[in-house]
Amino acid sequence: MPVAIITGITGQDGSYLAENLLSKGYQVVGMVRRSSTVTMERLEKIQDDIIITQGDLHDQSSMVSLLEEFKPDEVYNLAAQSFVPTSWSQPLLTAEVTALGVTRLLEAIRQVNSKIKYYQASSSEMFGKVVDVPQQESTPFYPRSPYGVAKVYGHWITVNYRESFDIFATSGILFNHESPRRGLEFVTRKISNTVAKIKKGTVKELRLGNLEAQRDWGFAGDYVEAMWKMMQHSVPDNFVIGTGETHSVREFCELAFGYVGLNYMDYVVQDPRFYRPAEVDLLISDPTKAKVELGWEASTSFKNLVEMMVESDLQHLSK
Ligand code: NAP
Ligand code: G4F
Repeated sequence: MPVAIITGITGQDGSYLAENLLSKGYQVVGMVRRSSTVTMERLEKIQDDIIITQGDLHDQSSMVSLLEEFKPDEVYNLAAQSFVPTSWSQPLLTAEVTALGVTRLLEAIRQVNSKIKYYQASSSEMFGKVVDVPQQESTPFYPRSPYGVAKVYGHWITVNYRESFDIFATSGILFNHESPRRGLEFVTRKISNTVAKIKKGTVKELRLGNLEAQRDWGFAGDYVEAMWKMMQHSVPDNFVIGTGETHSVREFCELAFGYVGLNYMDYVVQDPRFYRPAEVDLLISDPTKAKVELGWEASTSFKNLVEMMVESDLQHLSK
């Protein structure tokens, strides 16, 4: 039975990846940071099938112990301070976790067993103020937030450990991916959740920032399969993962409100509080390499994604 360690298992992607790997016959070990409140909501259904153990990307010794104890074949590093606005209010914490945390984990692998395969959760935020449209593996980075800068560091240190120490260290450059399990602060879930509340009559408006920002939005459940495929590839590499389509926040609102028979213009209020000091205006992937080399393609349409999220929030509120 192959063993996989997932950091960030309590997050959106961690929960989908854990389910995916369990279905493939892996023993799944999740590293969670110590907290006074339990944050296992997304793992409720599989809690008895996985091993949860404490560790923190701030603390290298915790990761060394984890690798020594569980002897994983694969490590998926999904843990991060992942919310872009927080990276301006907590830039040093973001750098510690999202950037230096990657080196700590790679160092732990180098020390314990350099044969362990490593997956780094890199991000399309690295393309930032894009210099090419669409963005592919060779597109230069121009990050626009402390988060984006930290992810660029994480990406390059992954490449560096691959080239310096011959570690199977792969970087998945994933474009935005969403789901009913998305955190409530991200724009898609903020919209789907508020649309459901407006429909139920408990909330009257939806306050948003920049409605013109465009993103390449896919479904997280599809994207964790790409992570696994990258780890089974013959060589470690960098892969762009996305749908190849882009849509604006405004379009997301239009579809989400439309799904419950409402017009978004009657409810959406633009609020300067949600504008960013520097914006990423347009992201759109060219996922050709993933299709050709991994045989991976996104299979959930934008419309289906929006409807899945609103429907899930409606059902959640009904309960
Ligand atoms: P998420 O829902 O915000 O989950 C982040 C995870 O990291 C949580 O489990 C969190 O634990 C954990 N974490 C945070 N700080 C930690 C620390 N110091 N030590 C250990 N664990 C820590 O993020 P996601 O959307 O699933 O994304 C997964 C990864 O992919 C992240 O690295 C993100 O930056 C990257 N990414 C995401 C997207 C996307 O569109 N979702 C796109 C590209 C890249 P708690 O539960 O304790 O907070
Ligand atoms: O949903 P968002 O907060 O996601 P963002 O900034 O694109 O980052 C996400 O995707 C990255 C991949 O590219 C990941 F690496 C990262 O970890 C995270 O998962 O914002 C999307 C867009 C932005 O342009 C933002 O300005 O929506 C715009 N927006 C407009 N109003 C808003 C709001 N975003 C949020 N969070 N809240 C608003 O009220």
